[in-house]
Amino acid sequence: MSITPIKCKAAVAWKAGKPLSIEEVEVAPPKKGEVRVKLIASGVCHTDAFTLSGEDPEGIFPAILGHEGGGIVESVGEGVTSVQVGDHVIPLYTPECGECKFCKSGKTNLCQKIRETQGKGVMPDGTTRFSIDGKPIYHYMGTSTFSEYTVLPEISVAKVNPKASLKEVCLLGCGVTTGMGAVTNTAKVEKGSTVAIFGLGGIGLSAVIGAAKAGAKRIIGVDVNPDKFELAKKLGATECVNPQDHDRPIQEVIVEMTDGGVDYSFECIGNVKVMRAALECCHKGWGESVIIGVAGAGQEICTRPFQLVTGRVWRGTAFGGVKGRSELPGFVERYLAGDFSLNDFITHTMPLEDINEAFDLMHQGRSIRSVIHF
Ligand code: NAD
Ligand code: AHE
Ligand code: ZN
Ligand code: ZN
Repeated sequence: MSITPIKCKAAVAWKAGKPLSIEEVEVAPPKKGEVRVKLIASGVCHTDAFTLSGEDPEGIFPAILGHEGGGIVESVGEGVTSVQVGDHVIPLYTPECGECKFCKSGKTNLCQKIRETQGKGVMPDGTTRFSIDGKPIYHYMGTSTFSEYTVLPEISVAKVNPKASLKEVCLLGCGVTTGMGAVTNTAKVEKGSTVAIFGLGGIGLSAVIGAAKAGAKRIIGVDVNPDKFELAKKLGATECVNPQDHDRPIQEVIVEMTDGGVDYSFECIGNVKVMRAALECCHKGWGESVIIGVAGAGQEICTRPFQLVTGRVWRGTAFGGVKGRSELPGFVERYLAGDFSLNDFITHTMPLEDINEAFDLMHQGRSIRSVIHF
């Protein structure tokens, strides 16, 4: 039986800085090595807003944004063997081919097999599967989850336990995995550590959970929006600090609070000044700071090299260092076993038609995660 194109609704980003627009798009059948997925839900991450703002050097328009989805395989292209129609999957913006230099290195989750075409908004064969009246609409992060249907390379989906609600585990497609993974995979926080987490949105709160699970004895949440503190404390922050309550740099405040600095810090905002503060609040000799936040085109980080000479370490992480196909199913099992909750993150749900509200809520600091239900 031949697979035919599907017409469905999608939120199209026509131009940087403009609201998304709900359109009828045509979604072509999956080609060789590709799968077409019916989305059930998609979270809205700050990175979607970042790209929509025009700050992303890789931002391409018109495109279908979205990278925190959960869906069901609707059809598969030639040669696809690892998933079949009906499987529950989480799209991966960091694929896992298992055979490229990066996958084989054992040192990184940054599979590069399709990175070049993904960054150009096209599938590995250089074309798009989305169109309107025959005109191509670009993919985003290889996932484009703000659409009722999307097409992905087979290496860009993680098959997960169908017992898990896709309306919740979609958050493992980015935010929650990134924050928890940054703590356990990237920083490898040890029991008894002192940790500072800058930015208490979806990513920072997930880092709070990761730090609590790792047995950190102090978890200092930092945010300019004190409304974020209650949930941070519920999830494991031992104290919260608002930099605006202090008339000196926040790094000085934290160094003083912690007798010389924290063992680990995480920047979960995308602000290069805060990245500096996060590094400089680390303990001399061993403190490590992990950059998670994504900063706009042309922005650069700086500090005195002396900060590194004297033993502090600056590193970064994408998707929490997690290899999606091999590790994400395990996150879903842990969620099903009650190891951590996802529901706390879902402050709002809405149909695709209302997706611009999700961006408004995020910019107003009123949401942790909005989840689109298809
Ligand atoms: P969010 O908007 O939900 O949360 C950001 C938080 O930072 C908010 O609570 C806000 O009040 C706080 N904040 C803003 N300015 C601040 C300041 N100067 N000092 C202290 N707090 C401040 O965003 P999110 O979805 O949690 O994403 C956070 C960042 O992580 C974004 O830059 C996003 O692009 C990035 N991100 C990176 C990865 C990765 O793989 N590296 C994955 C997901 C998201
Ligand atoms: N395109 C941007 C960088 C964006 C970025 O850093 N993305 C993260 C994921 S953010 C998810 O919310 C990532 O995975 N980076 C690694 C990669 O290969 O893109 C730019 O600055 O060009
Ligand atoms: Zn994201
Ligand atoms: Zn690879």
